[in-house]
Amino acid sequence: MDKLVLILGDQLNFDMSSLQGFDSKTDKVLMAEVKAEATYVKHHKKKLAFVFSAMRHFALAVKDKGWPIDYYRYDASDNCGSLGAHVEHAIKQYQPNSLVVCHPGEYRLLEEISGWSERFNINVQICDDNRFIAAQSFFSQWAEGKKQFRMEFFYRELRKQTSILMEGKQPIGGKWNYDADNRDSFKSVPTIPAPSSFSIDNITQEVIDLVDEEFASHFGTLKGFHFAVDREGALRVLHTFIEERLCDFGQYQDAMLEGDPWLYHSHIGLYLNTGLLMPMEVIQAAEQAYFDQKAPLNSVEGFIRQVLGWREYVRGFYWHFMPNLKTDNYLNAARKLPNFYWTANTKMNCLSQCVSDTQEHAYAHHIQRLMVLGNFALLAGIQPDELNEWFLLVYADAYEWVELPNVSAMVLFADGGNLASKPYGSSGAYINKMSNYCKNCHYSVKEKTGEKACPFNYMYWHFLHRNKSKFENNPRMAMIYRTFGKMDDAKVTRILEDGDIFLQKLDNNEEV
Ligand code: DLZ
Ligand code: SF4
Repeated sequence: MDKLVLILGDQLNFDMSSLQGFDSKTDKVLMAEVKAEATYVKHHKKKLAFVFSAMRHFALAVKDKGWPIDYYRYDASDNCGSLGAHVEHAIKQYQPNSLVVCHPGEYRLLEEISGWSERFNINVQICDDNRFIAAQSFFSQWAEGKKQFRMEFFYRELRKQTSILMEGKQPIGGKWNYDADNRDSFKSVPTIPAPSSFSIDNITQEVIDLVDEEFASHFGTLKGFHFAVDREGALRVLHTFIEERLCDFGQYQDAMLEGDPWLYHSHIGLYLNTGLLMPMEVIQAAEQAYFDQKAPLNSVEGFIRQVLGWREYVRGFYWHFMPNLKTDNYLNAARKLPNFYWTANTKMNCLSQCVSDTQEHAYAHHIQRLMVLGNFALLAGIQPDELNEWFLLVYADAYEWVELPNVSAMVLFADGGNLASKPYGSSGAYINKMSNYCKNCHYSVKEKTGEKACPFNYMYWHFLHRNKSKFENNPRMAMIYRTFGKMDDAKVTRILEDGDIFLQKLDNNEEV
């Protein structure tokens, strides 16, 4: 055998770098559903069902091409339990000239793979990860000599390099950013096209039964599984989004609505992050919709910014700042994650709703994640490892390269500001402005202190007070500290007391 090509569960595309030049006469594909990957965190049941089903569908497509493949199901009697053990087994069996694998998305796996050459005495070729547009080195080159890293400028570089939404050297429409048009909330409950939904075929049903049996203690429900599980389905999700929802995506991209996490979002993160969709095809489809006058520029640019800007940026950021990013804790946050992140059992309606959506769908949209689930954890001082583990396991689209920069750096400011220029904390007013959660809440968003007051209100000031030495010299925080400074002493005392009582309740595991 010449090449043994290991395809990981999030590399499911024939365009993967590791499959280029594959010769079905001399090479073989290896794929395995393994306990080590399924349990390094206790992934949401729907995430597991999605990954395993998508792996099995991709393996079938490989077979249909007539390419040799060894595929190990999770419950096969000869399953070795880890990727390393399967690679070792296959090397002994076939004695290939080399092992080929595309660069993995997580540092822990790269460390492991980097040891395989010596461990198994074989030539290991790690190919560039072409599930991204920018080469990994592009971020480091761009970052060199910079004291501050901001997505906006990285994104502009990539716009210029790729000529996406450009007119010569200028951005189409004359502006790089249309976010000012993208901050509306719903004035009344809108009629939104339902998300794409797929019926469960035999393969997915088998996987659902497996997950139900083997991973019963994992978070979330399998009920209502409706994800696409192959490339054809993923392309359908993309095109339905472009046709039906992209036009309204921009305007409502930050809005939240009780009972509906899907809204006008694209729902393609899990497909992009497993290779079922490639970023450039997604970006070009959106750009074409603008050229065809199917969607306005604020929507198209806002969407492209997420894929070409944010997604590429956080991936570059991850590899540039690992492994330190994993242990960063700039604010010395030490609190355990409250139990309601697992149960949705809290009187704070916004949090209860966002956790319920997450339990049910392995999905919540970006503002639910950032401004409700993340914001609360920031204000309450949740220890970064605790929150990182939660975000990594609950969402079907989550892998460490995307989860860690978003949670540690963006949400928790644990990296001390390399990613964000200020912490994304806010009081209940923001949640009230952007959602209808507060209408059905036990707490009152209008009240600032007292038993009925929205905890986000006093916790916001409590957070600023606790972390004053870290932020008071930050120019973007100057105004808010001035406002705090002008507050009368009695009010400050009440706010801080309410915050202390609330945090004590969290620590005692009392219902809040
Ligand atoms: C996420 C995941 C899961 C749940 N299971 C597997 C698996 O059984 N086999 C596999 O090859 N990959 C799996 N994956 C994806 C890997 O965890 C992923 O490749 C790494 O986290 C790097 O991004
Ligand atoms: Fe959330 Fe506060 Fe609104 Fe309740 S009042 S839903 S806790 S923001």
